[in-house]
Amino acid sequence: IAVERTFLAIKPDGVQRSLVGEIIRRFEAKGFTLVGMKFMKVSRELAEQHYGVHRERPFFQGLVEFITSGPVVAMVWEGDGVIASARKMIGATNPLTAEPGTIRGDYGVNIGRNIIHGSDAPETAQQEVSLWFKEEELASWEPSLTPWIKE
Ligand code: DAT
Ligand code: MG
Repeated sequence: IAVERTFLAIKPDGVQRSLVGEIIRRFEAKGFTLVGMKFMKVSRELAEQHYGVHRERPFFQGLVEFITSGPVVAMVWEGDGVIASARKMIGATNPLTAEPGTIRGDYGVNIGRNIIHGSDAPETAQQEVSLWFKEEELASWEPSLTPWIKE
């Protein structure tokens, strides 16, 4: 059975603010499985492809500038229901209205500096995982804790 996967990226503000460990800790502690991760500068081409759906929006240029402005942590996480669950853990797009307890709600105040990206649906998750990672960069593994995380 194919396990669900999602693409998450800690944005340049999350890296600059030393939130990398805290963010990874949350997904690890929840019980999801890390299957791919790289620390990287994002090219303009990759940024424009990743945010292609927003191409016509007024904030698009600023968004591309921001995401290419410093290194990010690109990750693939695996687990039952991980796509929707990670979105809940991330919180609403605007950190000012994101619920406390979510990553954006706990650490952000501005929509243009919202710390982390997460795929929003199965189709976009698949597209984003393959846009950011080659298959050989992903490592499937069976954590020994699995029987303690799900029955
Ligand atoms: P999300 O990241 O929650 O999926 P989105 O896909 O609607 O949000 O937008 C992508 C990113 O674009 C978002 O994380 C931050 C930026 N953005 C969205 N709406 C914005 C706005 N009104 N002003 C500035 N930046 C915005
Ligand atoms: Mg989105």
